[in-house]
Amino acid sequence: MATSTSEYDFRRVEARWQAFWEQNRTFAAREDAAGRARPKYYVLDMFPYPSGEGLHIGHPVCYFPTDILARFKRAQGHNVLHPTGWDAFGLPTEQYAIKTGTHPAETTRKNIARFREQLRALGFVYDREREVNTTDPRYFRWTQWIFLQLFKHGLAYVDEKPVWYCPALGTVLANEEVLNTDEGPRSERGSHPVERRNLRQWVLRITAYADKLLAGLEKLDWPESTKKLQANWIGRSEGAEVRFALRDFPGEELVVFTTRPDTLFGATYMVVAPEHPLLAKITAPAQRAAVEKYRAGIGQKSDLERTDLAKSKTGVFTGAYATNPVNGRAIPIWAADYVLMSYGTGAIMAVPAHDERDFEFAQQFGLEIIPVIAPPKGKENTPLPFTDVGLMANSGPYDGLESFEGKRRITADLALKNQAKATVNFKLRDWLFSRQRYWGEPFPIVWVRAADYAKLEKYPQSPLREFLPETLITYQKDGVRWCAIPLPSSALPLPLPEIANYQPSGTGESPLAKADSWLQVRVNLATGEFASGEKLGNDWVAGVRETNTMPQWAGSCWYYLRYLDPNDDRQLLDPAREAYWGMPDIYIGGAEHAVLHLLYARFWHIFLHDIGAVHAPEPFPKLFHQGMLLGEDGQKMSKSRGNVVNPDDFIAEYGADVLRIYLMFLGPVEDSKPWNSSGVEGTVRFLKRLWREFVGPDGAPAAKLATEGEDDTDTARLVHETIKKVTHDYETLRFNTAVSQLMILLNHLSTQPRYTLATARTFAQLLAPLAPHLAEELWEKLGGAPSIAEQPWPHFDPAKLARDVVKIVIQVNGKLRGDIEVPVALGAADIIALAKAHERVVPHLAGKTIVKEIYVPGKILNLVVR
Ligand code: ANZ
Repeated sequence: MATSTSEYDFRRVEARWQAFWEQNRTFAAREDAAGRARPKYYVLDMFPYPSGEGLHIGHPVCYFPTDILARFKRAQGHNVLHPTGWDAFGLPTEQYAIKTGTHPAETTRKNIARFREQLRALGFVYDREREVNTTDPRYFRWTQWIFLQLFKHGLAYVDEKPVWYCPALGTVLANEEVLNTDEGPRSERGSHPVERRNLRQWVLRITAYADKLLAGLEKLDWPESTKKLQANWIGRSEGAEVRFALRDFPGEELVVFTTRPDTLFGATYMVVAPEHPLLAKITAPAQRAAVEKYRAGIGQKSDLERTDLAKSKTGVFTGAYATNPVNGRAIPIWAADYVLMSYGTGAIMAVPAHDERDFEFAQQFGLEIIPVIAPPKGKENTPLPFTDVGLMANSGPYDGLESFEGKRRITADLALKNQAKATVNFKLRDWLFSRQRYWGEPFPIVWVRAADYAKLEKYPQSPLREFLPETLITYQKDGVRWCAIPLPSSALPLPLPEIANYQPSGTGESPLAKADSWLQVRVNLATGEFASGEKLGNDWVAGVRETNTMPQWAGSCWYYLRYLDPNDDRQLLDPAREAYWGMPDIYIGGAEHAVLHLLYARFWHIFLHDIGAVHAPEPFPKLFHQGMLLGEDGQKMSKSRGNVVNPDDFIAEYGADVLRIYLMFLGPVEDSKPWNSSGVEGTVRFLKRLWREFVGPDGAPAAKLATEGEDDTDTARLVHETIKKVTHDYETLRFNTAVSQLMILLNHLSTQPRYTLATARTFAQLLAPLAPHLAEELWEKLGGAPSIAEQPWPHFDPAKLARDVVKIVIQVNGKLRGDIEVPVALGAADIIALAKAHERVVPHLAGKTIVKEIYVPGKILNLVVR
């Protein structure tokens, strides 16, 4: 809508209403009695990372649907909570600090200010007073508190393990942050090469929640595909651990995990992961060189690559043999990287006849293949490997048993001899929770020497015991054993120290390791106080702060709780607030978070529920994913392709309302769809026409709008149909069809010489969630007092929907021959007479006798002729 149109100046109008909403706090969620008397509606979108680049078009694509929903629900009488905030810890800000020396907090402040302005210009009405900022110590105090609860409950521990290290980023990455590319494993951010390194890390025991995370999925109103992704990621599998004696090492055993104990008689070789602790011991001298060489060569492959079905298998014979517990056969043991150390027991019995990877491996290395499961009737000729269940064969006393029964019996029989036990395994790994960065939440942990830790015993009342776990967390370095002491609540938040240089140390340690005066700390065992400086007295011991920081996922794990009261310094969440607002009624965001944010947040939440800190069992009962906006060329938008649409440029030229309607009209919210410039012009025309239809050149209501009387029946019917349809469309996030219905109504009204002012006002109300600025201005021009948002949502009158004509379909001998529109009141006899005279029916009756007339009132007439 260009400014050249004298009638509607979007620049002035949009700025005016943005200021109005802000000043009047029109859309703020209310905590007063009158507000609380209304039903609540909590609508959540995924809060942004305030990057230096500013908003991109993906933000409004995600946030318009929730904004529309929030405005709509409010108009329907709900007390709506629709907050936003800043997921503001993160790598780009830190990298900018490394490059320029600017403090990340400074950059964050600037970026947030810019984001706020941009969001405001798009017509978003987030409540400033509800904003959360994950980097604010008042916020991360509670992130640290949740960590301490996890720590206390034995769900946080340190482990020295091989982790993905990215030399370019100078940090460790979680499995989920590493992508498997053609050039090998790469960081998700920046696509830098990553390598395996052994480092001391904080790990969260998410696996302890595997069962709960899986069970909880069932009750969630989430896209099925996302639930499936989570379920597969958690990857529960039932099976057994079976113990194979080692032929040449009496007393030693190789334990395998199998989901198919029914195939034990078909095990023709074993495989251990190249990292398996027994490998070196069992390798025969003649094989030692080959095994060593193989082991050295696998270091850089990711788990995904190693288990990829499409990749050819590699492996090496160890020279050792195991004894099959069911029949005493000696089975050769191989080392191969398609078996992972991180799953099950790191060793398998291979059954090439019934497992694809084993089959391929056996073929490649000429190993024996013994079928032991017969396919069911009708599938007898299925080629090997036959991976389904069936009837057991070649299996001695078990022949003829169904796989399911066979698994149970073999496991039970071997269990009697202590050679097997039923087990459940999960694919889910514990969550690598530390990063070697500056710009993250510091861990509220101080390390003290074991001897000093032992002194704590003499202080049974010490505040340092508040979060002490049952099992002490320790690690060993340079001959010193260090013990983790959790900070007490009174020492929270633990802020970040000021440092001069944000560069990672390159040794895998965080820049915090260089902040000496912060790092070295004294702890008072009696009072739980912390101080720097020299030895202070008897109760004091020396400690070193933890130098890792938490990953960006931490802050976003619980932000939806903080919105209920971002200023609460007394507790994580006030139960009274939770009782009223509860969890989000809908959560809208991208599907790419399925096994990251959405899984992590569920883990924390279920844990918080277990310790009584929240009441709701799940954080996000209803989830919806918006689709992606592609470039005009149908490709993902990217700077290098030059197909990026900039929201700032767009609204400078057309205004926010055009962008809102245009984006929503592109298609269903959940679909990915390409940008289409010609659609923009169509939207501009629609809004211009609409303005001219209702507002006269003098700025008064158009002359054709009647202040008295009623609309004619056709107009009234379409108005009420539109109220019904648009209401339903908003409710079900069908914004594209809501727009088209409004277009249909406008087309009709523009052909009418006269209709009521009330109808024009109703139109403005129906439009308001989509194009709020224009709707407010229109409402005022039509004589309404601001704000349109205060008006109760229009209701449709079912009586007005009734059509006074109906369409009757005419069939001859069951074949469609024509239709007629008749007044509803017309009797059957008249209708039959009209039908017989219909020009397309007449030829089919000529020379025939009508033997039956079957009339379904208001719908269909079938004439049976001979
Ligand atoms: C014998 C067997 C016979 C197997 C058969 C399968 C089919 P899920 O369902 O994913 O849990 N396995 C066990 N540990 C492994 C590891 N560390 N690395 C690679 N593969 C491993 O898969 C369990 C199956 O995957 C196990 O059952 C084992 O192979 C293999 F006809 O044992 B099976």
